Amino acid sequence: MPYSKVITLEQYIVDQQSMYKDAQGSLSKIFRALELAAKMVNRDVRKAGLADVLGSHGTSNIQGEEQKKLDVIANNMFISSLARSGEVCMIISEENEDIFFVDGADSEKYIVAIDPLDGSSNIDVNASIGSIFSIYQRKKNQLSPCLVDCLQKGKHQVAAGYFIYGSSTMLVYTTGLGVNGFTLDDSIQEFCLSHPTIQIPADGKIFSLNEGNQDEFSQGVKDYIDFCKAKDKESSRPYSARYIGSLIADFHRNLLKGGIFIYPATFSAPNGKLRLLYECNAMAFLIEQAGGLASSGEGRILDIIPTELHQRTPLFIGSKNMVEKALSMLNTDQASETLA
Ligand code: P6P
Repeated sequence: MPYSKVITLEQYIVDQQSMYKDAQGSLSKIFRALELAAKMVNRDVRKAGLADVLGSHGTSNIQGEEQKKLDVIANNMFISSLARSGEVCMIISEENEDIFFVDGADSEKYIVAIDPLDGSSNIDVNASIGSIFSIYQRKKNQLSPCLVDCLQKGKHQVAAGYFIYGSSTMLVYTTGLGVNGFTLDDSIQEFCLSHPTIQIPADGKIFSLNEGNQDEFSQGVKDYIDFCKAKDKESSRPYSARYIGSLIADFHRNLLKGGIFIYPATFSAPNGKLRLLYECNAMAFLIEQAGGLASSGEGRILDIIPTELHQRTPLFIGSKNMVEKALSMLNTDQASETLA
């Protein structure tokens, strides 16, 4: 691409800003903060094998999950960068049990929910990982920043996206005007527009879920897996099974190629594993903006009313026709269970 055609993230945001009549540049300051933190995380991820950033931090997060050194480093980078933006009053993080209230920012109107480094079990084995963010505005009627501001439905997000540290480092985000992808050009350290107006194919040939949990799946999920594996030339089945164990990497591949990602409820985890506020809501906003669907199996992800910061939800997300097919088999399953 000739450099005269290069559109940097900064230029793109300024161009978009001109479309909002009351834009004061607040969102662009938050994006600059996210971009800075991601560049620093990217620097550490790229040298992980050489610097002392691999392995366990020796602590656990609120989820009871072992924290890797890079989990903690990434969390500190995103929180400090967002706090310095001057636009954010509260930060919710997978790595923090409670809300992070930004000192002296009670009058700021933005809230950011982050998973600073998703897929961290893949860090030490050089598989793609990423950072997820979700941005809300405070509710007008709250006197000072509080939990109620953070428990908003996903459909009220003003922006959401992820950074993926893979064969290249990318930012994929939406503000409700479609989904765009930017690739980091290391030579100029700028995220440059590389995937404009991303749309997920309505059909795909990839299904992504951890079949190791098969015995714990509902009958409907098992039936859908069998459907994906059945030989049917006309509908390009069997589909290919692709599962990296890193939500962002699995999501990103399916977003570009078409496919379905499923992390369902299991008997031991009836709400599934993935977190609503800083994983599923962001992915759901992106996928709907790209023409796909995101469901808990019982309803639209973006309509879920959160009750806790770290609550989980089952997730069926991806190509519209594939998600609809999976849900139709779940509903059959639920119908059969209610009949039983
Ligand atoms: P499992 C990573 O820990 C993560 O939160 C997601 O990135 C990923 O999709 C999922 O968990 C993998 O979970 O149970 O299949 O290892």
